[in-house]
Amino acid sequence: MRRLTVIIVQVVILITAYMCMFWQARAAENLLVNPSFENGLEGWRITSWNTEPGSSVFRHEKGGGRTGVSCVTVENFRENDARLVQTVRVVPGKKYRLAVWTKTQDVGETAKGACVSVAGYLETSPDVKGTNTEWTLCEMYLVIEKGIETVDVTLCLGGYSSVNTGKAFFDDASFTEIDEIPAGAVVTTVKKSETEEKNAETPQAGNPVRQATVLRLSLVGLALTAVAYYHIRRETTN
Ligand SMILES: [Ca+2]
Repeated sequence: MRRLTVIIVQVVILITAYMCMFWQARAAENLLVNPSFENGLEGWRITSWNTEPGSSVFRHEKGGGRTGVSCVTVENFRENDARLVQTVRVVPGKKYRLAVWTKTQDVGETAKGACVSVAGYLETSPDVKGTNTEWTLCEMYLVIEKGIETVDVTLCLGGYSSVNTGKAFFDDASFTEIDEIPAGAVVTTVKKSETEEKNAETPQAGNPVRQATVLRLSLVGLALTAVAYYHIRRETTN
């Protein structure tokens, strides 16, 4: 009986340790695809306010990356709001940090420079202008309200009603779930508009990430229970 108690305690400790490790890893996980641009522009879309040919050029640069080999550059030859965009799945009620490292070259000082933001929202991280040869961190925070399942995060040169010229380098973008937002940080609350709320007729589908997590934890719990049951049976039959 004493040995049985030891086995049960060991199983409980194993399950608890696994769950703690899983949730810690999940919290620190970068949710972006190809955040260091080592695979070209895979996972990213490009968009710009002025679509006239030659207004902006997006380049995958092999060499000169902050980490790895590559980075990406956005160059506005005419005043423009040019962006790299990636759609990311989010969980309502959670908080996130959006960040990227940037360098700039001849970016105009009077309009929005290089920064990060969420498509459709005016707030941006503090921006970088002029010529900066050192990699500089741009970051902001998001609060996700009910009914929001995805957000379009953007790496920008220029902003809404604030078009700019010059060149921005981007590398090491990140989008991570966090517990607390630091005091004084730029925060965007992502929510449905009143029109979207009224038009929402069907319930939102469950978040696939959360469903996969629950399934994975259930399978681990089931496996550990089976191991415990096997040991208990062996103990009681001996
Ligand atoms: Ca890189």
